[in-house]
Amino acid sequence: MSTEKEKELAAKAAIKYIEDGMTIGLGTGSTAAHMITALAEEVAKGLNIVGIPSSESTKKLALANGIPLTDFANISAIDINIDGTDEFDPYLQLIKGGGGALLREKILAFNSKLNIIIADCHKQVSRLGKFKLPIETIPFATPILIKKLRIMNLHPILREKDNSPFITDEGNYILDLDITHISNVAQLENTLKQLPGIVETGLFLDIADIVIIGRGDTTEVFK
Ligand code: ABF
Repeated sequence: MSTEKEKELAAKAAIKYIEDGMTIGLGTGSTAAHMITALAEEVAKGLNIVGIPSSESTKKLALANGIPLTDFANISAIDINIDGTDEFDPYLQLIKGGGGALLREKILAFNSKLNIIIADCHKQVSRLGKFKLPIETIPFATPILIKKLRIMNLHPILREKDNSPFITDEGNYILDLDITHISNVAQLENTLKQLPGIVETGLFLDIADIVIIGRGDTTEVFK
């Protein structure tokens, strides 16, 4: 079964958790896009929900699919947040941000009653770090952060797009870090968040409640 089919299977399994009247966090990436397509079909059949997008790209996709949207000015919490991931480990700890949307994704996740992660089976790892850890940084601080992160042996790479720095929805930069030698990601998260200029990291620790993956022609659920 193709990876895209596995993503679609996971996405369709996730929207079964959605009920009338809910506010839904809409994730970013290709797996989340399958979820938005499937959700749009249910909305067209009469499902009454509002979505809050985790990126400008997701906002455009949701609007194009006729999903009614809201924002944090109008709600106090998200009922279910459904998003993709770059990696998940046996403890449902995640690396996210490969799509550059980690900041708004983490804001949605933090403000959600239930976080469902959807993925193809290739995102499952025994230990985080095969995928470089994205962090979002303030442009002004990025040069000095690169120097400090190099000293910390994290090999920071400024993410680029079309030979210029990649710019996030909030106008910040992304640095991708090599954390293969890091054994305690919680300690790393605390260390990074103390560095002025680091806005957020792609470590989503103790956030995922459910992970649904597509594997072949079936799905697996981890809780
Ligand atoms: C998003 O999903 C990002 O955090 C992560 O990088 C991405 C995974 O993309 P895809 O679903 O296309 O593999 O939430």
